[in-house]
Amino acid sequence: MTGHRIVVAGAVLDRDRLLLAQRRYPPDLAGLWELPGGKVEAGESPADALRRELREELGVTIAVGAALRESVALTRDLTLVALRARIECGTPHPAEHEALRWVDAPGLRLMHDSGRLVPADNVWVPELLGDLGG
Ligand code: DCM
Repeated sequence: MTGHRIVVAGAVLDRDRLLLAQRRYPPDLAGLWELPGGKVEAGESPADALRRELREELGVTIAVGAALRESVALTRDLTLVALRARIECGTPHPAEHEALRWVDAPGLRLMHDSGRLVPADNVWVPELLGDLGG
C-alpha cells in the first residue's frame, strides 16, 4: 500500500439537484465537469479531506453523508471515491474551477450522454440519478 492515495469527490446534493464543477486542468480534463474534491492527505479521513477541499475550492462548509457504491482505480496508486454531502454554510463559488452548475436528473443525464463529465465520474451517474429522483 506504500504510496497509495485516495482522491475523494463530493456528491453535493440539494433536494433534487447535484453540484457539478468544470475543471481547468489538466488539458485532457479541462472543460469537463466533475464532482469536486481532491487528494486525501496523510492523517486525514476521506470525510476530513472532502470538508477541507470544498472549503478551499468552493468556500462552503459541508456535512458529509454516505459513500457512493462505486470506487474507481484512476492509476495503480490512486483510487477515486465519492461521498454524499450537503452544504451547511455558504454559497458555492468557483475558486479553482472554471464554473459551477446545479443539475437535476435530466440535466445530469444530458451531461453524461453528451460526454461532458470527467470520464471516471460516469460510473456514479446511475446511483446519482436515483438520488435525484430520476
Ligand atoms: N478526479 C476525477 N474525478 C473527480 C475528481 C478528481 O477523475 N471527481 C481525478 C482527476 C485527477 C485526480 O483525480 O486525475 C486528482 O484530482 P485533482 O487534480 O482535482 O486533485
